[in-house]
Amino acid sequence: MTSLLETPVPAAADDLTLRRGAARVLLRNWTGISTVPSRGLYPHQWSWDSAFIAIGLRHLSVRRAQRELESLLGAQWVDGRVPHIVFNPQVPLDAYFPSPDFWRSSTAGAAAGAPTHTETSGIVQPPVHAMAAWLVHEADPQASRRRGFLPRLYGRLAAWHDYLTGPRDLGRGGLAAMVHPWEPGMDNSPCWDGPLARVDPVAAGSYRRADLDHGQPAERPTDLDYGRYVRLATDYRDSGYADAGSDHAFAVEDPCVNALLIVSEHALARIAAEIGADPAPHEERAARLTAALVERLWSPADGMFLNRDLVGGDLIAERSIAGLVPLIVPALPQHIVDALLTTAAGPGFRLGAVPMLPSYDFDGRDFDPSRYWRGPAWFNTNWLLERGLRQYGQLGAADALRTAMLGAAGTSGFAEYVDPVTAQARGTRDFGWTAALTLDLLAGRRSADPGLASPSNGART
Ligand code: 9WN
Repeated sequence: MTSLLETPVPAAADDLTLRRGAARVLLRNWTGISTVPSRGLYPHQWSWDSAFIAIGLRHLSVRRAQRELESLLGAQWVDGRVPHIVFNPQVPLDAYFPSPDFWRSSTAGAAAGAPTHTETSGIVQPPVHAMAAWLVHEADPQASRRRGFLPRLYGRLAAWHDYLTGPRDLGRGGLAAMVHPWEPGMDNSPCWDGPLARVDPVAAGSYRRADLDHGQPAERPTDLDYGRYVRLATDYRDSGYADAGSDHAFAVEDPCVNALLIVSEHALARIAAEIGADPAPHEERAARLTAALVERLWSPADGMFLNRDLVGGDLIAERSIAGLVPLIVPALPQHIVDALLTTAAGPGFRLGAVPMLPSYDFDGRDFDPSRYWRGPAWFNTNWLLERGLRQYGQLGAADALRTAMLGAAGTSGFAEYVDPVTAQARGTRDFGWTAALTLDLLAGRRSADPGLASPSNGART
């Protein structure tokens, strides 16, 4: 798995230059209470971005990393949901679409307990936050205890997981469901093409996309997809952001989202133990979620996890990086770990043969190396894979991936995503989590990492 790359990775900057460059991006993107993913394209606070950013920021300033998570969780709704965007009121409305006047959280979300002091979106993103909180705590446990960081966050993180495992268990099979393609964070994945085909797009002229002011049309979703995103968001808003009892035109169980929920649930167990609460319910829930993940989303024929379409009822026959991310889940059955490693190194994802793993199967019908989540490689998913490889003892492959990611981060100008084969920059530059995760990789985890699982890490036989 550590074979020579098919394409040479551009020469990497030295570690010090890389660290300085990454720190510069994070300082520039800092607003005073949180970090924007990008000054131009994404000028507000995003949920899973903030969690990944906090993981890197802890190496620069533990205080800021704490603040990043606290400001996001400060916008949590009473029903437990953590919104995918927290809007900065100083940013003009036309800088990003959909803007606060579209979501109208404080009025349309009133029944679900949206905050009145700030405007947010009404959908969610993957639950990376408890994992991030634990990693931020670990960076400086004394400072964390002095500030009461974990005791202040614990209730909010637990309520967030209760929301995902309660009202969002739409399939009643023990997993969290996502009701909009923006929720799993891989918005334009070919996995959603089938489910989205059932959705009537809103009229093209009824809104104005702001993303094309900053991004290349060939690297962004099409207008047809945008029309469908807007239809789904409008309908959800008009239902008062209701989950149960609502007719969701789009509802999927995503393996990456649920794997992150499991790892975060293990982190909650650690947080509970640290603050003197009972970790057992969290470990029990993590075990139940792991069993449900395997039961509902594992595809033996594909050697990876797939998404489940809750409207149609079937697994979605598209292979995306989301189906390999569960390698971060501890104590998976050994045959599943073996199959995931084989699939990762196979023709679809080419671990070890290309610098970074693509977001979607190289052999997939809709593979495109440049377009948003339809092929390019992202740093957050590769960072998760690197962690998973390390957890299951694949140290050579993890080290090689880490080196290639660091090379690509530096030469691409901390790009939002890169071509998975050439590592050339795509999307926006000076991107928050690319810089943050670069710092985390530089801080180094070169030996077996105990991860966030119980001490008995590794596969079950
Ligand atoms: C919609 C901020 C976000 C990421 C998502 C990524 C992209 C937004 C957009 O940017 O989505 O949420 O406008 O395309 O797909 O993963 O969190 O970086």
